[in-house]
Amino acid sequence: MSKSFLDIIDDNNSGVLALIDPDLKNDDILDQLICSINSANFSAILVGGSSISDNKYQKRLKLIKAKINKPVILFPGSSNQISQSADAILFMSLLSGRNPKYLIDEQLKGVKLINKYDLPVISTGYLLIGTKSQTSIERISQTNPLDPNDYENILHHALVAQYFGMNCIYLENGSGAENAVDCSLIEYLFDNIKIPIIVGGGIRNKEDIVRLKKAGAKFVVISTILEENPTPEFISTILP
Ligand code: 1GP
Repeated sequence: MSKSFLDIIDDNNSGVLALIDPDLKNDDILDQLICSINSANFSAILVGGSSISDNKYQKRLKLIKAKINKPVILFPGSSNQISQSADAILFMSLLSGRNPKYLIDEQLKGVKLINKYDLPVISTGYLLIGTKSQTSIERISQTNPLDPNDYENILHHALVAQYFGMNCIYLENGSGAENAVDCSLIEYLFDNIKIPIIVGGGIRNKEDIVRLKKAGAKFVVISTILEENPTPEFISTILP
């Protein structure tokens, strides 16, 4: 059997994905961030955001794709973020929510271009996990997150992804969340599902990354801490 895209990017790398939000707010740090990311051992780069405040998304993505020396994977906030300037796309359905826009409608709008560009697809069950305060993804998607203490319900959502034949689940605490997803939840899911786990949101330091990977996450996603500290010195200290 040929290796999946996720297996390929996992080879000999940290298992950490750097997420770049190609939004106006990051224009001042974008060049530095790209250089710092290039000098570290990330497995791949995710690019995307839940809201882009101007019309320069494609321009920034092209720049990122041209300068980044790792695979670039789209992490689209909507079908408008589909582009040729990438090596693959996380084709996500927000399975934790009940909003048709993010369950199926945006996907339907996107398939024509994905097909035209022949973009490799990583089919992803996206599960938003509840945190103490409301996160922007919750507000924008207009969906309720899953109760973080109801492990069985989260498992059932993960199994829906698995039984649909999806390549992975993505557990999302929301960008800038005050804490990362609990390691005990990752351990529980790891023991009970057969597809890889990606985890992101609120991961603030190397210890978080190491604990989440040890608990069974195949990939850990970081974004806010990179935006806050885009220097190569900092970034080289955060990867395991
Ligand atoms: C991507 O939401 C994460 O899934 C990024 O979260 O910005 O908190 O690192 P942070």
